[in-house]
Amino acid sequence: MKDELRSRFRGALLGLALGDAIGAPFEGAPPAREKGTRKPKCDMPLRYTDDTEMMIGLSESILEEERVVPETVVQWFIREMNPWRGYGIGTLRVLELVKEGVEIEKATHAVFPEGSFGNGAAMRVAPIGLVWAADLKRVMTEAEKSSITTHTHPLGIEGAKMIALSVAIILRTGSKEGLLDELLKMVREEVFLKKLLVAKEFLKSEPTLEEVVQKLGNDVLAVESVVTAIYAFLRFGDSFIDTINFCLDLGGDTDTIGAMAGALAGVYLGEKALPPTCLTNLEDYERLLDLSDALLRLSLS
Ligand code: AR6
Ligand code: MG
Repeated sequence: MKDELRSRFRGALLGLALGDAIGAPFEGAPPAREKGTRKPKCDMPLRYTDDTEMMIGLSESILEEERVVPETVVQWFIREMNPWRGYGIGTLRVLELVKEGVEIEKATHAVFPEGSFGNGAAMRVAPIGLVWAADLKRVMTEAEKSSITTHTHPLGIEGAKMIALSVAIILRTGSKEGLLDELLKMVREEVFLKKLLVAKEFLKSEPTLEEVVQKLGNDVLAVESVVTAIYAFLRFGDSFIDTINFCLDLGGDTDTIGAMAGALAGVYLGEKALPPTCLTNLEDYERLLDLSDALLRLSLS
């Protein structure tokens, strides 16, 4: 039992980092003409981007506080982040302002007055779904606290809740069945609900890449990427690499959609299903293993 849990925790963090690092070279590409066009390049060092860096920061802050303390999370981001990893401009600016002494709440509304609805809060949130999987309400409150460090728009927050809940539900059930119906019960924002219903229809048919991009999205906004990643997992999640290949073929924000779908496929399939050549070349592989194991110990304590 504990071995299986360890494998799923590791699968989630490593899957997120692999999806991010494998997706990064394809970021901004147009959708491929047909599925199966793009293949991961794993025979070279796989460097992760802001998605994984922020997930590491969130994880380490959770381990320090045994809960999400927004101030601790933000201070980690400010102290440890490498701006060259491809951060969203809004997120960079928020962190700069907080570093200059502006309150988090004020800083997050300074760039976009209603707060950011980018996918930056959703891309890093998987550890919360792992640690508090036994309590879905807690998953939502901790996900919200982690979001408001940079993303205060209701859609940015809801996207993060959806990915955290998905991780938790997959960890609890070990299954893909029922995930969409659970989300449909818990999600509040209309635009996400509509897209979840589209995803449900897509699972019964064979939509083209273009249709998926058009109806679910492939860009940096939470509403244009979170359901896309959930769909990628539900459709292709029996194989980690098929899931990532699909994210590459979609184009657009390939690293972040890859990170979210990779975390879901990773928690579903476990560590052993991740391609060994890719893992060998993944930046900070050992650190990610240690982090997953520490999160597991916290969740069992
Ligand atoms: N109004 C208008 N545009 C917005 C708003 C808003 N309220 N919120 C977001 N955008 P950001 P992230 C647009 O900067 O979510 C990186 O590559 C705006 O164009 O908060 O942390 C990551 O890896 C803004 O620049 O960043 C992710 O893939 C953009 O959404 C991705 O960027 C992203 O919001 C998102 O990172
Ligand atoms: Mg990125």
